[in-house]
Amino acid sequence: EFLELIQKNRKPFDLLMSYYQCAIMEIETKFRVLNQEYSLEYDKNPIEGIKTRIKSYDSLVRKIRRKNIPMSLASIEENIKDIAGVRVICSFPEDIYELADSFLKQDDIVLIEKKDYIKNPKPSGYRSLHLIVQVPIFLQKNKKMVNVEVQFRTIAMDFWASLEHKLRYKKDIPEDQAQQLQEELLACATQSAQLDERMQEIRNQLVSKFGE
Ligand code: 0O2
Repeated sequence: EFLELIQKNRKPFDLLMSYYQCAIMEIETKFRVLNQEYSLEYDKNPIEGIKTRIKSYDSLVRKIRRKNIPMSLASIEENIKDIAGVRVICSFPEDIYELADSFLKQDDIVLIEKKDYIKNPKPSGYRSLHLIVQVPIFLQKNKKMVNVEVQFRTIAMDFWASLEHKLRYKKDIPEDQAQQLQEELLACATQSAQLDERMQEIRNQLVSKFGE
């Protein structure tokens, strides 16, 4: 059904995807600019890396089904807000909130939704700060507001999420062992969050003794 939709609307679909790509470029640039400013003003680089992605067809189709979204380009655009994704990997947990604040203060960014899985981790142990924002992209004749999901993680949060994601796609695991695996992964998430806290604490002490 999805393939049919794309085949019938090849051009508008490609155009929509190119808008998401443009929105990703806008957001990525904003973070590069912020990082540059931090590095010149405070001699620190809160951003360790930026990853971007357009949601894969498979993942898009799964979400359309899961949320029972009508099969039209308009409803996909309206209901699926994470087609464009930017992941910002930060050094320390506090950098996440500082960066998110500076980003949200920019007057062309509209906050649509905020999910703080750092303060409220998922049952799996997943931690990250998710923002859905709208960013304008300027076209020949008009301005278009485009949804982008920004995920902020520390290196430790990203390390856990990447490996857990890989392990989750491993073949059929029997129910009882799946349970055990989940518990083990949850324990790893807790441990890695403790490590984040300790590193943050070390930095705070250094800053209080020797300044930024
Ligand atoms: P991809 O890259 O899209 O294929 P909602 O839209 O709010 O109704 P949704 O989309 O489930 O619901 O939102 P959620 O859970 O806030 O965010 C989903 C994304 O967060 C995932 O994208 C992952 O990137 C990440 N994520 C959430 N929970 C976990 C977890 O337990 N482990 C890992 N590794 N990542 C997680 P997709 O859609 O899976 O990926």
